[in-house]
Order: sequence, then C-alpha cells, then structure tokens
Amino acid sequence: MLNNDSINQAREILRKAQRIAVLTGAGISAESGVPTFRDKDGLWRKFSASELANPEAFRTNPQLVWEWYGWRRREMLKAKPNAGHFALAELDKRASEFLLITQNVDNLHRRAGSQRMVEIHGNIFRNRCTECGHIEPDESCDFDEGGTLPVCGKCGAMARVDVVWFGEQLPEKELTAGFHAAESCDVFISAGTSAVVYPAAGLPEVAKLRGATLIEVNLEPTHLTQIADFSFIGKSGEIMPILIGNVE
Ligand code: BJW
Ligand code: ZN
Repeated sequence: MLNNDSINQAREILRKAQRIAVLTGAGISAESGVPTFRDKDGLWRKFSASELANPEAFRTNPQLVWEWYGWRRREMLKAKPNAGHFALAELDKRASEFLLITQNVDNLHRRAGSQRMVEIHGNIFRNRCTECGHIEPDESCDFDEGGTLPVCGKCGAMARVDVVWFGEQLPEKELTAGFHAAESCDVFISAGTSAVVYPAAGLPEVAKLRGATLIEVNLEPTHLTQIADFSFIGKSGEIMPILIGNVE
C-alpha cells in the first residue's frame, strides 16, 4: 500500500522541480513481459546474466551468447511499453530540464515516446563488428540449432550485439551526460533497478550527495532505500503514473 501523504509530497516536489533525472532498469519493463536479470525468473537455461553478458563468454561460445540474445530479442519485440514507460515519456514532455538514463537495451522507452534519453548499456537491436567496429541495426532472432550467426555488413567479420558487457567501458558521451544530469538535478528518480551494477548504480548516489531529492520506485527495497528521501515499494507501472501525475 502506498502512503498517501508521502506520495503527495513527492508529487509536489516533482511538479516544482526544474531539473529532473531518471535512472531505469529491467524492473520498469517487467510488466511488459520482459524478464529482469536478478529476480527469480531472471535465469535463462540455468545461466546467470554475469555468465552470459561478458566478453569471455562470447569468445568461448558465441553460439550460446547469440542464442540468448536471439531469445531476448524475440521477447522484446513481442513486448509493448507499459504505463511506467508512458508516464516517463509524459514527464519528458513536461519538465524543463530532463534526462532519462536507461540501463535497458529493449527500446521500450523510445517506443513509448521518450526523447531526452541515453541508453548507457547499448541497444539490443544493433550489431557491432568485432573487427572494424561498424554498427548496424538488426532485429534477427533465429540463432538456435546452428542458425547462421550475424556478420558485419561492411567487412564480413563476426558481429556481436551492441550492448555493454561486464568489464567493458560504457559509451562515453552517454555516461558523461548521465553523470552531468545526476550532478545538476533537483530530483532524481531510480526506478526498477537493483542498483548493483556500476557505474550506473553510482548515479543516484551522486545525485543524493549533490543535494537532489532521491525518489526510488522498486518492487523491493535495495541498498538505495536507506539513502532515498522517498521509497515507494510496488510495481512501477502502477506507481509511476501516480507519482508523475497522470493518475490521481
Ligand atoms: C521491479 C518490477 C516492477 C521487478 N516494478 N520494480 C565498482 C564496484 C564493484 C564492481 C564494479 C565497480 N565498477 C565496475 C564494476 C564491475 C561491474 C559491476 O558493476 N559489477 C557488479 C555486479 C559488482 N561493472 C562493469 O563491468 C561495467 N563496466 C565498467 O565498469 O567498465 C569500467 C571497468 C572496466 C574493467 C574493470 C573495472 C571497471 C559494465 C556493466 C555492464 C552491465 N551489463 C548488463 C548487460 C547489458 C546488456 C544486456 O542487456 O544484455 O546490463 S548486466 C545487467 O545488469 C544489464 C542491466 O542493465 C544491469 C542492471 O540490472 P537491472 O536493470 O538493475 O536489473 P535487475 O534484474 O538487477 O533488477 C531489477 C529490479 O527491478 C529488481 O530490484 C526488482 O525487484 C525490480 N522489479 N519487477 C518495479 N514491476
Ligand atoms: Zn566489420
């Protein structure tokens, strides 16, 4: 159950804020049917995200890693943005300074209409050449049982998915924009993320240290809960529209 006093207080602070930054994670897409990484349904064929989302896994078994991404592309193509995505697109339209920083690679924020956003972990619907770095869009999904793996449209070398794996650097421009927004915002919202993967998990901490009001929306408490000014425990598809104001 939401505490009405605190949600009304948070709504008011958000309504008056000039500069707003938002960090989202897999939980915001859970109600669209996209599996999260670390919840009970987050495993795929008994593998954890950290076993698959790393360069070493791709080097030793590109087939397995591409099969996982093929399965995830299929799930994400079937999915539709939910009320949480739409509420954030609405906030983008309304706020004077705004940045949505998403760790998600699923395109659902864009499909909901968000514009001022950065994808700090890449996008699953792009391939990047392992040799020449050429990037191209790709929605193909069928890599199971010896289906051919994607190659570069320019040089023919093996392609990988254009996302950020463990141990890899995040895209510099996007990350810099994210930290700048965290450092300069009045209100920072962290929604649907376990906030365990760095450097993304450092963004709410930076915002709080710089004096922003930190609002967390998540299905369960995280380590951010203890530093948050407001923590709303529940589904983001239900809480975000109330918080942002398109639902009373
Ligand atoms: C709901 C809900 C509903 C459910 N409503 N809520 C500092 C300290 C320690 C370690 C490090 C550090 N700095 C760097 C590291 C290493 C590493 C790291 O952080 N490791 C930690 C795990 C300890 N970081 C990196 O390697 C990063 N690179 C880097 O730092 O480069 C510099 C460097 C290089 C070499 C050495 C040192 C530094 C790269 C990280 C890349 C992460 N990549 C992935 C895969 C992306 C591509 C893909 O999608 O395939 O990103 S892993 C995965 O985790 C994915 C996610 O974006 C990310 C975060 O997960 P997220 O979104 O929070 O999902 P979940 O499942 O964890 O949580 C969902 C939450 O939603 C839960 O809390 C639910 O309760 C909730 N929920 N339904 C609201 N309806
Ligand atoms: Zn190439």
